[in-house]
Amino acid sequence: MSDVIAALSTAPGIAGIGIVRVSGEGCFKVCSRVFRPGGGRSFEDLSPRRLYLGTALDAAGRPIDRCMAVRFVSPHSYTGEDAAEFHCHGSPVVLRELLSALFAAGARQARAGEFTERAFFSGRMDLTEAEAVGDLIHAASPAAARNALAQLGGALRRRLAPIEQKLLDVCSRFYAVVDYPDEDISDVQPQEIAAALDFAEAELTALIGTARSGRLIKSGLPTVLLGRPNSGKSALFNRLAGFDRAIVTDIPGTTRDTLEENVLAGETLLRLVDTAGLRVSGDAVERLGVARSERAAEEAELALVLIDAAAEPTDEDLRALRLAAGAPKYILLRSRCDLCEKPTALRIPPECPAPLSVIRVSSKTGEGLEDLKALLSSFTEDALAHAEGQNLTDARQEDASRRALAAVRRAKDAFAAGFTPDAILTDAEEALSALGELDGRTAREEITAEIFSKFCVGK
Ligand SMILES: Nc1nc2c(ncn2[C@@H]2O[C@H](COP(=O)(O)OP(=O)(O)OP(=O)(O)O)[C@@H](O)[C@H]2O)c(=O)[nH]1
Ligand SMILES: [Mg+2]
Repeated sequence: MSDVIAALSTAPGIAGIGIVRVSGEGCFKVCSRVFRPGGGRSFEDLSPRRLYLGTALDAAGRPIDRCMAVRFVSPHSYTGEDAAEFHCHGSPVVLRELLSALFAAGARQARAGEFTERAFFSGRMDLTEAEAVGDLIHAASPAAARNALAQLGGALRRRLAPIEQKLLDVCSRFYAVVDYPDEDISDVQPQEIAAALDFAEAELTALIGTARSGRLIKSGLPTVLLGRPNSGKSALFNRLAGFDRAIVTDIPGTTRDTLEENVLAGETLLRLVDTAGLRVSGDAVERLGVARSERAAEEAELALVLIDAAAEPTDEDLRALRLAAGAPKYILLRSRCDLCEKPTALRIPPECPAPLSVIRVSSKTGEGLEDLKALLSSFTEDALAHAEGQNLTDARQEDASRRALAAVRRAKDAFAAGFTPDAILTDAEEALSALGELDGRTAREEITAEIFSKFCVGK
């Protein structure tokens, strides 16, 4: 049995409307004390899932708002329980009074994420879907929102289900053998077991392969601007950010500390870092800045290296190029291209992999910036194209998938080596239990509590 919880579900502060949500067994009785529908009806008689105009009452029974109420009868509600919502004028005072009245009538304040937690425990959604609710609310880009919405609709759950089914098949065949040890292991149809384990291994490997793009979509791509002093990093940083974030001057060594901004380039969210220009400097502060540039380069997944199109490349340019080429991906930008007809010749050192692309850019005229944005945008478009929502989006999911894969591989090895059925069964069960943590079937309470505690109150 669940007690009645209530919370403000819209953001606190003055607004057009504010919504208070209530859920739990007996919540209609609680609501009937704080809401008087028009036409002399009682709250408990209102048709479910229809909005009714009426009067909200404070704890002393005095009218505090003309508002609308809707009730949802279990199991047809977000939480799966009896639930209701009040759509009030968005006055913090009115909303606080309404909540106080609900508390006086027997509800208690909901904890962060408690509505979604109840939806999870009542089986309305699995853990991947519940996490997607949080991801949707916190989405930092339209692509992240779309991905979370697909996950909320069960995209990841549907991808996990066949893997779990195959592992369950394997387990059930072995249960029979373990229970009746006189039977021959060949009765368990070795080809089918081998095929099921191969399938689980391949699917889990592919799933783990989505973690990087899942992270890119949800959290953004860690991207660093690299180049010698005066190559135009800060000017480009400002151009991409859309405002004058960094100081730009013609004095080499202007930027000292690293600066970070979230920047949307088409569909792709960049966690863009501007850095101190790379050069050997006698200035102690500048040397510290350069060390930070190098650290930022190591942490980045994408490096944008700027080499002045109008100047002959120097050793400092080559140093920046080498550093950028060490990142998982890099793009070569011939910067300040408005200053020359044709960029100076530049040879990529043989030890460096080729850049993803070479683009002439000017932060002054805007040349090349659309091409750059289109290329950056394509990272997310590609990641979404074949797997909207079917990706792992956080470290917890990735860790559980890796444990499941390791257990499947152990089961495969044990099977190939002709180990006893119980040894293989243990590994297959372990894989299932790791997947259970992922979708919540077997997640421990600390894990789910940790997930829901990160939600807002009222969600
Ligand atoms: N004409 C032209 N000038 C540019 C362009 N981009 C930057 N500049 C100029 O080049 C100079 C250096 O630009 P910054 O963006 O400060 O260079 P930086 O790479 O950040 O330099 P440090 O912070 O010293 O490492 C400034 O005078 C800018 O106005 C460009 O595309 N075209
Ligand atoms: Mg700078």
